[in-house]
Amino acid sequence: MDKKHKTGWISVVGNPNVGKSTLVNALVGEKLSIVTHKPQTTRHRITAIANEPEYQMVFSDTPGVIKPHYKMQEAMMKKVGEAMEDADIIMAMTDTEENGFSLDVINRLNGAKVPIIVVLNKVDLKKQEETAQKLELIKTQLKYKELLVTSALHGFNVPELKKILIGYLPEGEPFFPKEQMSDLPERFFAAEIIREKILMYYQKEVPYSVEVIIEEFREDEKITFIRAVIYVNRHTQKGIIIGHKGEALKRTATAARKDMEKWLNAKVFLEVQVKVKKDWRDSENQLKSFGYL
Ligand SMILES: Nc1nc2c(ncn2[C@@H]2O[C@H](COP(=O)(O)OP(=O)(O)OP(=O)(O)O)[C@@H](O)[C@H]2O)c(=O)[nH]1
Ligand SMILES: [Mg+2]
Repeated sequence: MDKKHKTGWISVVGNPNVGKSTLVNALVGEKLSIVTHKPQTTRHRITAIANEPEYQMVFSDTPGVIKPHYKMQEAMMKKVGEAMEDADIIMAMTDTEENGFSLDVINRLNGAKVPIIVVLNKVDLKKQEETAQKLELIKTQLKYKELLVTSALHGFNVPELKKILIGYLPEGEPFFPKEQMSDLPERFFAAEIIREKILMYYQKEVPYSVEVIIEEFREDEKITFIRAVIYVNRHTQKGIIIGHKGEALKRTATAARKDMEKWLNAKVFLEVQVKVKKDWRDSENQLKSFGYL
C-alpha cells in the first residue's frame, strides 16, 4: 500500500543562543541559517526545507525570544509569533546551559494548539546527572508530546529527532518544489554571510547596530558580482567597521567572500561599502525598507 506524502511547517522557538539555527541546519543537512557564539544572531524567520520523496519538512528558524528594547527587536519578536501561528509542529528548544525554559518562552508556548516537541540541546557540555536534573525541571514546565536531548553541534540524536517529527507531520502535498531549500532569495543569504562575519569580528554593540543590504547580485558565466552595503547606526561605528587603513573591513569581506564562494560553488567578486543610517533600528521606515516590517 502506498503511504501518503507528508508535509508540514515546523517552527523552532527558544531563547537566544540555545542552538536553534545549528539544529535546523543539521536537520536539513545544509548551512542555511547563520550561527555564531553571540546571542541574537538570527533576526528573521528563516525557512529551511528538508526534502525526501515521502515528505517535505518546512522549518522556520526564528530569532531567540527576548524582551525587546528597540523597534527592530519588536519586529524580531513578531516574527517568532508569526512562525508559531503557522506551525503544524513547534519545536521548543533549550540547552543545558539554561536553567530550563524562561518564563517568556513558557508564556509563548502555553497557548499553542499544535504538538510541541521539546529539545534539550548541548548535552555534550554537561555530565549526565546535570542533564537529568534539567530534564526533570523541563517536565514540570511545559505540556509536550515528546522530549529529546540533542547535540546539534555533533549531530547527536538528530536522525532520531527527524523520525519523531515525521511521525507528527500532517499528510499533504508538498508546498514547495522538491529541489527548493528555502523561500528566501540568494541575496538574503549573501547578506547573512556578511552579518555572520560582523558578529564574529566586532565587539559589543557594533554587530547589533549593523544591517547588511545586497544592492547587486549578478551571476555571470565565470564570476558572481555581489555589491553589499553595511549600514550602521552611528558615525563612530563606521570607523570601527572600516578599521585602521581599512583592515577590519577587508578581513570581514575576505572571510565573507570565501564562504560565498563555497556556498555558490563559484568565484565571487564582493564589493562592500559602509554607510550611516542614523538610529535605523528605531525607524519604522528604515525597518520597512530593510525588510523587517
Ligand atoms: N557545545 C555545543 N554547542 C552548540 C550546540 N549547538 C549549538 N552550539 C553553539 O551554540 C552557539 C549558538 O548557536 P546558534 O545555532 O547560533 O543558536 P541560536 O539559538 O540560533 O541563537 P540565536 O539566533 O541568537 O537565537 C554557537 O556557538 C553554536 O556552535 C551543541 O549541541 N553543543
Ligand atoms: Mg539562530
